[in-house]
Amino acid sequence: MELWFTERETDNIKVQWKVNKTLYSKKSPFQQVDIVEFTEFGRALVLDGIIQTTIFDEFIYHEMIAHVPLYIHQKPERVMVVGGGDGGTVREVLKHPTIKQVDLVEIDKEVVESCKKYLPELAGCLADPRVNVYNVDGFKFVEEKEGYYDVIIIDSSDPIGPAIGLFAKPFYQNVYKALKGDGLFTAQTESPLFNSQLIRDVYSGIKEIFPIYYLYTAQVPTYSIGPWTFTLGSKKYKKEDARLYDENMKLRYFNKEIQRSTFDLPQYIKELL
Ligand code: SPM
Repeated sequence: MELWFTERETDNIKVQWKVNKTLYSKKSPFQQVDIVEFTEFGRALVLDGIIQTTIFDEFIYHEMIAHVPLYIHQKPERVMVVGGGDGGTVREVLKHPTIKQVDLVEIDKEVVESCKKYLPELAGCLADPRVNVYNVDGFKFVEEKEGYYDVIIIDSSDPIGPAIGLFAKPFYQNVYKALKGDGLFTAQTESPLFNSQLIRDVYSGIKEIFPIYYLYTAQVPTYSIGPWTFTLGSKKYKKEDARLYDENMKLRYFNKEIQRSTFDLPQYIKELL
């Protein structure tokens, strides 16, 4: 019998994926954690019925959330990743030779452990000695830090359940405090077509806290119909300060052309802001 997974996009749109195999399924204290296998998109992490990442196209999202801020910073050494328990973002951060420390703050230990076992292409990097994994609340962790990080990356799930506080102004105020004087951050900020109000709210909150702020997009087929957004706030460095992409990194999505055009936005998104 065929098993179909249905993800709700809006009240009126649902997307269906045929599941080849369920590799892991467990209710953690925070959410339902599943790892399944699809035909075209391969193994995938699913949290509370929402696909977080798939082997097929994870590189697009993880490269864009990590390398855009890391190349704008002039010498990123200490990085925090909030959420991102699958390890994909940390894997990208570690590609920068200046990195000395990466603190991964993922509230749900079950996510980290299941990804280590079933998504080693992403979570294998968590064994790197520069990485510290903290299974605690990202909001509280950030609140306790001051002037410590060069770059903070908020690789959260959607603004429901455990991630809700990570889309609110008080969190971005704490992010500002946790960054060094020339620090910057990026957050995943959802779909411009289906979450326009959230994007507007997040953008205006960040604008009140950080002197420099940008929104950028990438097409991540797994997530949604249309593009996906990321919002970046910076204390000092502007997009023009970005170091040029080093082609020896051999990324699969990010390259010199993508870097040059990262912040070009279609008119409807400009108007949204
Ligand atoms: N490291 C991957 C973490 C993923 N973070 C973003 C997840 C967003 C998933 N929601 C997509 C909703 C659209 N259907």
